[in-house]
Amino acid sequence: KTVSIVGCPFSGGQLGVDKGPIHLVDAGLAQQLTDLGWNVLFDGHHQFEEISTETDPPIGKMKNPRLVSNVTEAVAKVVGDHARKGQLPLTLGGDHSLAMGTIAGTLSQHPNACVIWVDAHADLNTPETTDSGNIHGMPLSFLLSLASSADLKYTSASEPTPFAWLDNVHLPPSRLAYIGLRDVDPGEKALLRKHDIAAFSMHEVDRYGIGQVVEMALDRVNPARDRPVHLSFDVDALDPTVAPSTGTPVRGGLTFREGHYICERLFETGLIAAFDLMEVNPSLRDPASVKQTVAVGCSLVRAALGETLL
Ligand code: DIR
Ligand code: MN
Ligand code: MN
Ligand code: MN
Repeated sequence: KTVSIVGCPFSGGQLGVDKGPIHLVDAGLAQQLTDLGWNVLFDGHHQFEEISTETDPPIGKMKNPRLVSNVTEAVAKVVGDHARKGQLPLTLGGDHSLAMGTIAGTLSQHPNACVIWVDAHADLNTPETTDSGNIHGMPLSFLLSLASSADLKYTSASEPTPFAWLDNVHLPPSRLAYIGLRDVDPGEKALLRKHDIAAFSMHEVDRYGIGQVVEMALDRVNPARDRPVHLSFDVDALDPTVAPSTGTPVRGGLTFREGHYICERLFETGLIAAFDLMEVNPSLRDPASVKQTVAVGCSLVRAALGETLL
């Protein structure tokens, strides 16, 4: 069993979150996974082309569209290549726009995969519904084909429309389940309802407990437990007291154990095909908070890769 670490120090979809993967690797994550019995591949962090904001002005409300499109397209290729070789792609972000790339990469190799998205936010805004214009709030609208490059109403003779590469990638809404939601925009709530997406907010976690919620999520997107699972974990799903160093913390989140339980249980199913750990942002907080958040990030990854309590 081989895990390929894809370090993505990228913040085009949300400012300032680019040092996360560097801290996670510097904390010894690769060795920790080796100690769990994995063959670990890591050949340095992904190098991104630079596109300055002057040459990448907003399209509509979308900020840095060319940069995010190019970077996520490259990440899709890298993740897809690892998956093709039978390796488990472990992507460290960086902002959650990167999931456009990671999930596209997973689908290229596992067209029947489902996605468990653990987050305080739904990241389902379209270029029309977004308030912030930050693309980390939009990856799923493109992946579910609720938005496409045509919505950018952009024409250039010399370059393709950003995100045109994503237009033929499609995750059916019936194969997405959320856990941990508690800060969902009105436009996103309407889309969740319209497409009947499996969404387990903190209310459901309180009501049923995390054990039940994970099974209910799997029952919706993976009833026969035969589909590969792409687990995309935004560290802001955890309560800010547990993971303070993240760009958009929201109180009332998952406890340390609830977050780890999701990872442990999905590992137990043997179905994890790819894992993303996103939005660790060391630039925002005091050193103790950064250290705590990085340590929690590493332990979530270990839990998803087989670390057990006994
Ligand atoms: C908000 C916040 N829904 C947006 N999203 C965040 O900007 O679209 N996602 N923080 O992680
Ligand atoms: Mn997110
Ligand atoms: Mn989030
Ligand atoms: Mn985010």
